[in-house]
Order: sequence, then C-alpha cells, then structure tokens
Amino acid sequence: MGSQFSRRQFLKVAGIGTAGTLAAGSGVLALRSRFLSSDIVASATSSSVVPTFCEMCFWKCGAVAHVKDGEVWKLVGNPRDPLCNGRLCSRGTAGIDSLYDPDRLARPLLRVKDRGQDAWEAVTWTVALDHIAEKLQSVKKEYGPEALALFDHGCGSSFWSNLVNAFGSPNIGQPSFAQCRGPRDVGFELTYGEGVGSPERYDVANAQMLVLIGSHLGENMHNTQVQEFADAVGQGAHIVVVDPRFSVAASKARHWLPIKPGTDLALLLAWIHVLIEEGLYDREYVERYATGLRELREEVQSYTPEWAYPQTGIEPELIRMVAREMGQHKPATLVYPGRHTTWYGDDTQRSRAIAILGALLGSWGRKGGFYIPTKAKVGKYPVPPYPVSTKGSADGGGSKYPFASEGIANGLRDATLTGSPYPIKAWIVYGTNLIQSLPNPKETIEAIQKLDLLVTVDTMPAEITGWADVVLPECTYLERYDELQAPPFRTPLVSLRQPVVDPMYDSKPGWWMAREIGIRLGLQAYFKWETIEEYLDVRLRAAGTSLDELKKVGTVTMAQGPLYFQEGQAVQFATESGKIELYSQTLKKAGFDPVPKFTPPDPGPPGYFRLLYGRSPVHTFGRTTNNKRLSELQPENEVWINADAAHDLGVKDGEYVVLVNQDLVRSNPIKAKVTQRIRPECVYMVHGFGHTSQRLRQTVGKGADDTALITRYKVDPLMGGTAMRGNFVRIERQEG
Ligand SMILES: Nc1nc2c(c(=O)[nH]1)N[C@H]1C(S)=C(S)[C@@H](COP(=O)(O)OP(=O)(O)OC[C@H]3O[C@@H](n4cnc5c(=O)[nH]c(N)nc54)[C@H](O)[C@@H]3O)O[C@H]1N2
Ligand SMILES: Nc1nc2c(c(=O)[nH]1)N[C@H]1C(S)=C(S)[C@@H](COP(=O)(O)OP(=O)(O)OC[C@H]3O[C@@H](n4cnc5c(=O)[nH]c(N)nc54)[C@H](O)[C@@H]3O)O[C@H]1N2
Ligand code: SF4
Ligand SMILES: [Mo]
Repeated sequence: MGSQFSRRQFLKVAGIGTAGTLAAGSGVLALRSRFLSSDIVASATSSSVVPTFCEMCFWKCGAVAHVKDGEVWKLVGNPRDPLCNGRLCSRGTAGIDSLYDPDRLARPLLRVKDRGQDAWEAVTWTVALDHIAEKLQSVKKEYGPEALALFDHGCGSSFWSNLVNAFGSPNIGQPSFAQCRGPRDVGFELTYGEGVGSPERYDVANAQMLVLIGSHLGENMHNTQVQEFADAVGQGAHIVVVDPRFSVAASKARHWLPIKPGTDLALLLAWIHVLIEEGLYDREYVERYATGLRELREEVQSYTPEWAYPQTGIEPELIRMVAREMGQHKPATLVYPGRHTTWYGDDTQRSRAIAILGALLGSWGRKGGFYIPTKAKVGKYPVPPYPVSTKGSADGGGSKYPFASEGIANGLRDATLTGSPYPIKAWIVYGTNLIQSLPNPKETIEAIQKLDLLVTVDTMPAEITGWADVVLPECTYLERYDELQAPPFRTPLVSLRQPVVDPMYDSKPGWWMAREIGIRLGLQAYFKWETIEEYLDVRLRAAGTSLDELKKVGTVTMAQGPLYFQEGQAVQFATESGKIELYSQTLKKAGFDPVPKFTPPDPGPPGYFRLLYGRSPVHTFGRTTNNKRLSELQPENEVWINADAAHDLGVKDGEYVVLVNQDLVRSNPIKAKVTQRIRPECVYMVHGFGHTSQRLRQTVGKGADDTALITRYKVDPLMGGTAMRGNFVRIERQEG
C-alpha cells in the first residue's frame, strides 16, 4: 500500500497549484528518510520532536511536531502511521498556523448583551464553569435532564457525550451524520447489516475498476484514500466518474459521465438491470451470500439504459458499456459509496442501490472491493451505567426516522424550535460550527433563541460562538491530550494525541472542561480518573501497549486480521435474514420501497441554476479559511458557471457576481469561474467561505457561503438526513 506512490502523483491527483503547496510540504520526503534510519522520537518534555495526530480534518493522520525554543516550526507525517504513510496533506502541515492564529479564542467569555450581539465579559474558568453547572441544574429541575442536547464533532467528543449521558440525556447529534455520511451508512446497514466505517473499508489500492459517484477524490483530501487513488491511477486502474462537473477525479478517468444532477439513482438502477439481464453478476457469490435476487430482478425489469437516458442524459450505449466493464473487472470493481451523501432526499435509497451493485459484483469482503477492517482492542475506562431516559431521544431517530443509527442534529434543532416531543432548553456545542453546517441557518438561530443556555466550546470565534451565552476556549490539538484514536482499518492501529507545546492564553483541553462540569454536577463517578494520563494508560494497557510507549512513537500498529473472505467461507451478515439483502423485507415491513425507486428531481424555476457544492483540497469546511497559510493558498471560493450559460448572461470569467436563491437570500459577491467543465443547469462552489464573524479577521467577508443559500432541504424519510442540493440561484451581475 502506498509503495508506488510519489509526491508528484499526490500533487497531481490533489489538483492543487504547485507553488504554494510544494512550499508547504517540501521537507516531507527528506525528513521521512531521516526518520526511518534513526527512528528516534522523543517525548514531549525532553526533546524537540514530538509525535501526535492531526485535527485539521477528521482523518486523524499521525503527525510529528518539530519544536524549537517552545515553538512548533514544522509538522510532518509520522511514518509509523498507516493512516498517512508518513505524509500530511497541505492542511496538515499548516496546522502550525492554526496554533498561532492571532484570532484564537483566548479566555472564557460570558455574554453581557442580547444573544448575537458581540458583547462579552472575560471571566475566570471558575466563574464560567460554575455558571454552566448552575444553569444546567435549573434546566434539569424544570424540564428534566433530556432538555440538554449535545452537538459535537471531532476527537474530543467522547468526554462530552460521557458528560451528557451521565447527566441523563440521550440527545446527542453530529452534523457528520445527518448532514454527511448518514444515508450511506444506513443504506449499507440495511443491505449488509453494517456500514462502511470511517476510515472507509474501501480497497481503493487494489481496485481494478473504480466508479466514483460524485465523490471528488483529490479535492476531497482524506489522506490515505487519495494516496491509494493516486496508486490506482498510476497502476492503470479503470476509473469512471459520474459527476455533473468535470472534477479533478474526472480528469483521471477513462469515462466521465456528466450526469444531470439528482438522477444518479436512475443510472444505478439501469446498471443493476444490465448486470442481471446480461448475467454479468457474480452468480456464485450472490447464491451463497445474498437473498432476494428474483424480487430484485422483477423490480428492475423496466429500468433499461434506454429508460435511464432521458432521466440522466447519459447515452444508453455508454451505460451498457460501463456495466459490462464492471462485470469484467468483478469482484475488484469498487462502486465507491462516497461519504457526503445528503444530496436530494432519496439518499439512503441511492446508497442502497450502490450497496446492491457491490453485492452483485461480489465486491464486499473481496480484494479490490470492500476489505474487512480490524480495530485495536483499546479498553474502556470503567463508568457506572448511564441513567436511562424514559422519554427517549427527541431527534426522531427510531420513531419518525426509523432507521437512523446515530443522533440526528437537525432533529434536535427541530425539537428545540417546536418544543416537541418535549422541550430542549440547553445546548452544548463542541467543535461544530452549526451556523455553517446545518442547512437554513435562520432555523438554527431561531432554535437558539428558545434556549436557556448555549455553551460553545471552540478554538476559534466561529459564527456559532457569537450566539453563545458562555464561550469556552479550547486549546488546539497541538496543546493537549485527547481521546485515543483507534479506528477500524486495514491495519489495526492506535494513536495518541499529546501536548506538543503548553496551551496558549487561558485556553484548556475539552476533556478537562467536561470533567470539571461533571464534578460540579455531582457526576464524578463518571470521571473517576485523577489525571488524563491515567485515563489513557489504563485503556492503552488493555491493547497491549502503554502511554509511555505511545508518547515516544505516536502510533502503534497491531497484527492484521484477514482482509477478505476465504474461498467459499460461510458468513453470517447482521441483517434480518443473515444474508445480504438485495430486496429488503425490513424496509417493506416498515412501509418503504424494498428496492430503490427513482423519482426525478424538481427542475427548479426557469432562469435559475441548481446550487451544488463540494470541497477544496486546501481547506476543511469553514474551519481552515482563517488559517494564514491556507488562506494564502486559497483566500476565497469561486462559482463555476457553464460557459454557454455565462455567455447568455454576459458574465465574464473572473468577474464578481451575486447569487440570489429562490427565497431571495443574496450571497456575498463571488468570483465567476466560467468553464465548459460543468453542466449548464447547475453552478458549483466550495463550501466553507463567506464567514460573517468579524473576529475571523483573515477570512471574514471573503467568498460566499453556500449554507446561507441552502434555505430549503428535504429530509430523508428513512434516517432524517437533510438533503441540501434542492436549492436554486439566479446570477446577478455587479455594477462596475
Ligand atoms: N480537502 C478536504 N477534504 C475533505 C473535506 C474537506 O473539508 N476538505 N471534508 C471531508 C468530509 S467530512 C467529507 S463528508 C468528504 C466529502 O467529499 P465527497 O464525499 O467526495 O463529497 P460529495 O458531496 O460526494 O462530492 C461533491 C461532488 O459531487 C458532485 N455532485 C453534485 N451533485 C451531484 C449529483 O447529483 N450527482 C453526482 N454524481 N455528483 C454530484 C459535485 O460536482 C462534486 O464534484 O470530504 C472529506 N474530505
Ligand atoms: N452547506 C453545507 N453544509 C454542510 C456541508 C457542506 O458541504 N455544505 N458539509 C457537511 C459535512 S460533510 C459535514 S461532516 C459537516 C461538518 O460540519 P462541522 O461539524 O460543523 O465541522 P467544521 O466546519 O469543521 O466545524 C468545526 C468547528 O470546530 C472548531 N474547531 C476546530 N478545531 C477545534 C478543536 O480542536 N476543538 C474545538 N472545540 N473546536 C475546534 C472550528 O473552529 C469550527 O467552528 O457539515 C455538513 N454541512
Ligand atoms: S488528511 Fe490532512 S488535514 Fe486530514 S488529518 Fe490527514 S494531514 Fe490532517
Ligand atoms: Mo462529512
């Protein structure tokens, strides 16, 4: 894995301008060889080389910090860590500028005026934490413990969920579920009895054919996946990209299928049809492991490539050709399920169609498809059982949205707004900027106005902190211990985050805050550890390592389990039937389509363009746009407009335009990128710009915010996810 891979390929696939990026990572290779020969990594206190792991995005690559006179001057990849193979992306190396960002939150703040007005009093930690504990007690007394909700994202979440569960509330939601990977996970759970995990069990490195449905690998920069993608490209893998936009990935592909937005399910159903009708599926595999082929076949009978053509705009011959190629390369054909899948409202069903295709191709549990991951056996620190809520969760999971397998952040927002099924009166928001991550920010603000308490824990003055009653400044990932990182992966691993330098200003680690609040609420039994070192060491010893060892090496890997099914191996799937469910009785019983059905998307008003959004390789959402180095690489986003459409409007490449959505919300001026590389009925922009927080001085006002334009969203009836690609904008030229 990663062996064929060169940095040049990485940059090519990453599709980023070379000048700045090379500067950001130029030391990587030289340093890597030095590491491998000497293999000396010393501890935080005694030396200037300290291993930890990255938090510039959620891949959590092992990083090594070089410190001189108490200052971090270089971050590189930890060669021991299989999540990065010794290489960080440009965001990872730029972590230094997040540590030294002059706009960081420095001390605890209490609001002194109305919510949303930028008026604060700096207070001591004791005052802030006492205030929070008092408020939480009074909320509990009046409304019950369930009136507290947690919104969270990132590595330190577990300390906060421990606090909220111990308090007696089941209400926890992460935008990384119902605004992100939720539909995919649920679609796969319904089909295989389990999801694809994170990092995903995609065997990209060994895929002979890779079909990307939207997923813009190379712009979406999850490290090892992009490395493997570069390898696969280098080894001549057959790449197919389905995207209304000619993405970086599309530029590496044999076929680019410029699909009409929102019609992927029609294409997937046609592929299923061809695989079955032409007998291209893996008969033996399907017979052994799957159930429901006959019913599936009946359901997809009419979904011919000719039927799919007017829906998708993809020629029937091409649909057939790709299906046959899939059949040729099976089981090493990876129809890639993506990650951000909350698109059009039929998202769980679209993901299920991808799961069904994978089963027909025999790729689950097979080389070049979906490998079997293993997790390091890190122990749990013992806590007493959590109180069980008689009210159940307020987010609609398990009831209104029967198949949600994690908390639904927008469901908690709805409950706060409506008081139904019961009132929610306090929010703790840890490491998520809800104003930019939940659609229709107006609703988020209205919900906040119903609260008795909003606590935000952040490193930066993100928009959400501006609405808080109490702002708690967390020190950055380079200044703290944190939760251990032991994800299911090809090679089981465990990584340690440890302080590289002391916390700046009056900032503190999140684990410390959660514990301090817990103690004030009488919940010390749930935070029994005296020190964080003890907490970590107890857990690491269960995995056969120790805090001392990890402080030196950062990442430890364990023995790999079997990656693929053995020939003819019996497998019990965690579905109702114990088999892969091509036709889902579970869905049928619950009143949903047992095989996905296609509904054409709403075309939008005339004169309007469908608003699409995605990632920049050098930014993570809106959380890095204030980072000096990354902001220099990309200070603002641009809007991709089809050249013919732009010509009709008289819009020139590079000119600033304003986007006005169907509900008359206007964007900041945004630079037009006039190009043939996007279909004419849509426009595209990178998410995470157009910040409104005046305290984010590097980035405020630069570029436009897609979230503000996403005033409408459909909710996935199976799991509650918010589909965000049903908004339309017209393009207004600027005077002068
Ligand atoms: N650099 C960087 N990398 C990241 C992140 C980041 O912030 N920065 N975030 C990470 C996270 S949390 C996630 S979830 C992932 C998200 O990354 P992905 O899962 O790859 O995101 P998508 O939304 O699937 O991909 C956006 C692409 O979908 C295309 N698209 C839009 N509409 C349609 C359609 O109707 N059909 C098809 N076929 N394509 C369409 C767009 O043109 C765009 O190319 O990225 C991860 N990686
Ligand atoms: N319109 C639109 N909405 C989207 C998306 C989109 O593409 N478009 N993408 C969706 C997806 S895929 C996802 S995963 C979600 C992600 O959405 P979020 O979970 O909101 O993720 P971020 O935008 O990374 O927000 C991170 C917040 O954490 C703060 N932070 C950074 N480091 C730390 C730290 O060490 N400690 C603490 N306490 N805080 C820290 C940052 O300052 C920022 O305020 O958004 C979803 N929402
Ligand atoms: S992919 Fe980049 S930003 Fe994400 S954890 Fe790895 S190095 Fe950090
Ligand atoms: Mo995501």
